Amino acid sequence: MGELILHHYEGSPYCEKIRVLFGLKDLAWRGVDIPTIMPKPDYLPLTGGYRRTPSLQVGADVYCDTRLIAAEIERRRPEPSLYADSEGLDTALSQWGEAGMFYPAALFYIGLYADKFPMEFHRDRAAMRGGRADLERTKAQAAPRLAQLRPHLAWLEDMLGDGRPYLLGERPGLGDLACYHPLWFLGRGSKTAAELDPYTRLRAWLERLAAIGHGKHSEMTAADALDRARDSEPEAISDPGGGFTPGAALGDRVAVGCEDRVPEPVVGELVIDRLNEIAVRRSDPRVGEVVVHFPRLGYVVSAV
Ligand SMILES: N[C@@H](CCC(=O)N[C@@H](CS)C(=O)NCC(=O)O)C(=O)O
Repeated sequence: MGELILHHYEGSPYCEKIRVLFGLKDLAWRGVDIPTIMPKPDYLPLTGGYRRTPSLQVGADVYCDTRLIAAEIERRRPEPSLYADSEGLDTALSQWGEAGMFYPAALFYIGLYADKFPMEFHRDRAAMRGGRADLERTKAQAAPRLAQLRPHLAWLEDMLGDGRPYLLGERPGLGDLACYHPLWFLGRGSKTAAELDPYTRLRAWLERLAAIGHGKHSEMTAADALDRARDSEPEAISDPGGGFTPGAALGDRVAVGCEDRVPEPVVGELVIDRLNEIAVRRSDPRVGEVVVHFPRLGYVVSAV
């Protein structure tokens, strides 16, 4: 297996999901610490414009979005399985957890501690959503977002009600990791962590997940990671798929953009078009030819 390089930063919940996945699979990996806000001059040459965090680099292949990163790690290291139950059930649980809890938890935390974040951070996140920073509005979000989060906390407590250690039974899986990381983020502040106090089973479950750890990890510089991409060839594609993207065929020049915020499209030649994966080949003077991969869900492909 090629060296796994996670472009991440410490305080990112989605990165924590993948770091614990490395722990679950007892994997060795390298980390590159990337900026939390734009500009990201040593990151975008690799991704072609995707600015979100994290991405996983393996040589000259770059996997964007934790939904695909998790599937790719599972493909490369199937044991122990990432799925505590079936792939379908774990994935459905993880979709629910992230869709239901990530924004309420993040906006509760950021609203409550708004004055502790630099104004550049607020401007960056507002721009990412296509708006303008408004500190008072950000602060006013804390209470309603907490109200939206609470039903999810109660449901998680209920899921653990029969004393099972993990959401789908005896083993931790993708569903656990996706529900864990937004709440891990709350644990970083005493006032936000206090919201979890009434849920005793939930807290014990969070502790079990935290105890999994992060596998074996060492950092590397962004420059070394870019050199690694430049000195590698993208992996051969044995099964490119085809026919899954309306309006685009393998070999077409396309733009792949996020659908839930400013799209920041990544442009290249469509080289993978599978049920759950899209990839484009592109090149950049700093890294040469790379293939950038995305999950199907959450991304839109348009012809260029
Ligand atoms: N669906 C994406 C969401 C990733 C995401 O929103 N990450 C946050 C950090 S936790 C982010 O990108 N924030 C802006 C940034 O880091 O530039 C995934 O699963 O990877």
